[in-house]
Amino acid sequence: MTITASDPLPSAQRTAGETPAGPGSRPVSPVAKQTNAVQAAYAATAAPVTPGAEPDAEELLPRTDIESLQLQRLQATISHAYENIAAYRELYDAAGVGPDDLQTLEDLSKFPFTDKEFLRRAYPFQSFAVPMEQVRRIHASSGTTGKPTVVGYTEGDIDRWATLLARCLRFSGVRPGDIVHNAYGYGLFTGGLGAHYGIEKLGATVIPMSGGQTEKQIQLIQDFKPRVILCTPTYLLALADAFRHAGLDPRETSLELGVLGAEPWTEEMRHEIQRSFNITACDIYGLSEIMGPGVAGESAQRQDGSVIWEDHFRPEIIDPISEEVLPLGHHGELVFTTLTKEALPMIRYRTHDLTRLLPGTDRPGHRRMGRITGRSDDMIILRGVNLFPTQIEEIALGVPELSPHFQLRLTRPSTMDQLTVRIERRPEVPREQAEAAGAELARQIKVKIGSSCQVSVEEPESLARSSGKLRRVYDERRR
Ligand code: DLL
Repeated sequence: MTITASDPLPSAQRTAGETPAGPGSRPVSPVAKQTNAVQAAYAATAAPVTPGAEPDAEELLPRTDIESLQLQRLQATISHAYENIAAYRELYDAAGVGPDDLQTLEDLSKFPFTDKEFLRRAYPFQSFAVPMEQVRRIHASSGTTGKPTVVGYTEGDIDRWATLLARCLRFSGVRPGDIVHNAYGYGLFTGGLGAHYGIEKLGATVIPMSGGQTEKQIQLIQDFKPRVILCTPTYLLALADAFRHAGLDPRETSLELGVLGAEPWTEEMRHEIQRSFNITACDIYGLSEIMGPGVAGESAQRQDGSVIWEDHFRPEIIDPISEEVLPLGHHGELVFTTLTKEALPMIRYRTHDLTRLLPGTDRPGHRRMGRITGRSDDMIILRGVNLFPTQIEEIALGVPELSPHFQLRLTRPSTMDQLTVRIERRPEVPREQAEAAGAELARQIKVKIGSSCQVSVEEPESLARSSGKLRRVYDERRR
């Protein structure tokens, strides 16, 4: 399919016979007859997708076609949000912008940002752009404080999500007919169910294991012999330990591939995981507000960062302080605009994830993202030095006597903040040798990051494991 900028726009616009939904006056016609601007734009521009082993047409589009597609879908998304969500209308009216102000992709920068707070104010369902009877599923991410962030999906949203997830899995080397052990948590978290439907869509067999019950996971991996595992990187490391604990060698399992995400992880962690299980480990990225897992996925051949599926999402990188849009290759905060979401269109959503955009490689039309170095809200400020847990991970994994299991504890014993890295020794390394390695770790942190810290070498399997996203930082300074 080739799309050009001159293709008729599916007038963001609505289908014949439909009345515009003014503020507070959502259309109430029968569900089957309702269409919205995003649905119409998608129907007019989408290339057919044949599930299976081959890349789909939009995945292979060149950059110019992707950008034409983005413009059409973006115009439809902005109109859809403006017409159907009061919060967008208020935001845009206050900023003096409206759907007509988006004539080029660059015009997007005229529109204000949205964030988690924007969604919280619309709790639970006021952020939805379609009548509730068109919403087929709800997910929610538990906020650390207060109300969860609620997200919703129409039938079309769920279908596109499954298709994109299938695209990610295929790109990472999963094939129809594979057995896939899905250890992302099922429930309100988007990981389990999001991956589940993608695995089925690809034509693979899903084992809906969910997180936790580590002994059961081991038994099922031994008995069902999956070729692929899906879970967080830290949980896969916890599984490696549990295999060894049970007297089994994790390198001897049937697993050949891991598709891992939901938390920041480093290249050093990738090597550790690949060595531990003798598998290929690929990244998968996503966030509930934008869709869930599958916003970006990584090629197994290249392992050169996750490709953002730009036929469905328009990424930007901004300076988190000045909010200025930064050029390709510059580090900053990732911002996403959805292009095909019907129930919950998100425009210029600030993710707080820090990374950079890179040019496409295997999929030249779609840009890649660098590793997420951290979230701006996870940054530790220690006596004036900014640091992220991933920086400690990178250094700690370079000290062979110490395990990849660590926690960061922040205290304020007097007036000065204190960082303690609690890290387990590897079981085969004697205590004395591990203590020396701990001193070496403290030295390297001082040299490479510029912060003095204490390293407390802990006994194997003494630190908390998680069955999903691992909590690395324990900040006890405010107590
Ligand atoms: O974690 C969705 C997901 C599930 C992604 C399974 C991948 C696999 P949330 O719970 O809303 O959604 O958390 C989203 O997790 O903003 C990042 O900070 C972080 N994150 C997700 N994937 C990655 C990754 C899911 N591959 C938040 N690398 C995001 C680094 C990640 N951080």
